[in-house]
Amino acid sequence: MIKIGMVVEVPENPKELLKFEKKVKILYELGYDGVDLNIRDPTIIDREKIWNILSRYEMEVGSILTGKAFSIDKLSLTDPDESVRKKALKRIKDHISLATYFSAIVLIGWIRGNWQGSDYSRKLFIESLRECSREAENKGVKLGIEPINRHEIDSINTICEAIKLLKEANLPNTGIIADTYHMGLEEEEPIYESIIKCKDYLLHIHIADSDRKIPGEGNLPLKEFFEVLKKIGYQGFVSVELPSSFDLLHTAKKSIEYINKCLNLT
Ligand code: LER
Ligand code: MN
Repeated sequence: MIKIGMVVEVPENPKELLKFEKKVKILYELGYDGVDLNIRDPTIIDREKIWNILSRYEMEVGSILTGKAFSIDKLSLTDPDESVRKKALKRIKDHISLATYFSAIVLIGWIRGNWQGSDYSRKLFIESLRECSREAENKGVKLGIEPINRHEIDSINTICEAIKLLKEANLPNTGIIADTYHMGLEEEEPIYESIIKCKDYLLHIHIADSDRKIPGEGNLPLKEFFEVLKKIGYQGFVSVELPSSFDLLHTAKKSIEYINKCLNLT
């Protein structure tokens, strides 16, 4: 069964937990199965309180987003400065510990850093990823490489690049998180064709329409995309990822209505 989720920010300030709970309640009432948690530093958040809130509404966790460690703290798994790289490795290991708690997949996206076409950076990434994968494997967690469009990061922009790297690195507990927004910008063929290419690696999906619009409000062929997901027997989460400035109730309602229509559930 395909599960429907939505990316939400996890507050670092305990005073904002009530707001977080309100969001989870809205998603639960709209019929969502779970959330993807966007977390800068997992050692700062109150994991028990977050867990209590999620279990109160029977919400699963699909993936844990780690990009804020790069965008805010400037940590990268390929930083030439070894001390920064070590901090990035420690941060991902902290995310892996948290993922054990929530049975979630850890997203490897912006944390890859910018490589400027350097083979050395790519080599550093494979080394770092191998270390993270070992830790993840020991803890029973999966890692998902998310191809991201070139305007956000210059490393692994396409599904093919992710597959190539995974084949080369041969890491059994690491796969791909596909994001339809990035795919729409980077893939040469329609997104419903590129998703077939990575079906053996596919762990998780982020969904947004073109320009990160609400699914159904842009020009990506999402209906065909869902048809293909059904055809290939995809069983994981499809989590809506939209700008956090958008109104949650409106966007969450519109998104799930559209997705249910695509899945022929309504
Ligand atoms: C960023 O554009 C994104 O798609 C996130 O899932 C990961 O950082
Ligand atoms: Mn994404």
